[in-house]
Amino acid sequence: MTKQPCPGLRRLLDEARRPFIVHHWDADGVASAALAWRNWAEPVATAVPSIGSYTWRAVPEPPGGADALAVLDYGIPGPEYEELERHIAQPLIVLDHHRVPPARLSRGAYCNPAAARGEDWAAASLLLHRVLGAPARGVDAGLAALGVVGDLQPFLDAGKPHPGLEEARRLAGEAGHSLQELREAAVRIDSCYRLLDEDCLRHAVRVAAEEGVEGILGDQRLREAAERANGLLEEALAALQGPEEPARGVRVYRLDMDAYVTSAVGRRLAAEAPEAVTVLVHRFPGSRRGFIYARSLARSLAPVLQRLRSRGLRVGGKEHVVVLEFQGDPGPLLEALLEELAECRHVK
Ligand SMILES: [Mn+2]
Repeated sequence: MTKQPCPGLRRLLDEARRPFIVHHWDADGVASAALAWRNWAEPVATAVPSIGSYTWRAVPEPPGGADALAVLDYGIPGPEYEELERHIAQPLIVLDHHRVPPARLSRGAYCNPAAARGEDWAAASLLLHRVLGAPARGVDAGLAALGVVGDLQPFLDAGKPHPGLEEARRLAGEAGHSLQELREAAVRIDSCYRLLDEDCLRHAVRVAAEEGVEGILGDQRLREAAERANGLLEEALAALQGPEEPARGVRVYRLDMDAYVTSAVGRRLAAEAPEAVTVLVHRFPGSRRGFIYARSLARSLAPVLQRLRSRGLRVGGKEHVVVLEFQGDPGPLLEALLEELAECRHVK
């Protein structure tokens, strides 16, 4: 068997029997929370960080009775977790596959082979499946594959090969699902966050933990959420402005809309131009805040992410995605992003 990616984790996992599980709001986060529930411990509650925000302050406080705080698939940089650890009484257990500066926790455990050793893990669900030694068949295999398909959906849709998708195909087969079925399940789960509906996400985790992908696909509430979210996405695509092309191979779109459709729209646009860098400037007119989302299927944006971070900017992302949060005028941040894209344009 392959080696355990985070050997230091075992003792803390064994000690916590009533964890509070906080997970990223996307399909990989939900699949990860469900795997933890099934193969580690029944949580005292599950929750997501404030949707769209990437900071330790967005992580909800553990409720009474929780004997650990577990944060899954939430790609904030290590130092943010060091800050979070100082603000809670329970041990903090972090499991992530985003390429960020690693954390050094004093009481808790930080499991992120991408941060620690530059390893590629296609999804947190895959990492968790391995770390927990979950069964390589049935519901657990299906959930491990679900997170991968959620995170790699743009590759799947563009017909671009990816080693993660091959692994997902194998696991999905063990669970009796096709990748297209998993894609549909991921889309339904992702509709919860697009509607900014946290109860919908709690519901999705419970259904996934109890009945896996099969349960997600058969669930009425998630089906309805997907229909409503689909309407929002169509609305967003119709309201979209652009593209402007401020540099060769960089396409900038703008959207003003009060719904969390940033990544859905960004992914759709990126799939249409797989060789380009797609940038979406999404403003929420009702708050004054918004996100600049950049995605490229052809290019690694990791160096861009690193350089923006070293400028002290609030930025998240992974290998092919960069997300900047703004308040008020997005102009200066967009400028900074375009500068770093130009600076790193020869990196494949
Ligand atoms: Mn993920």
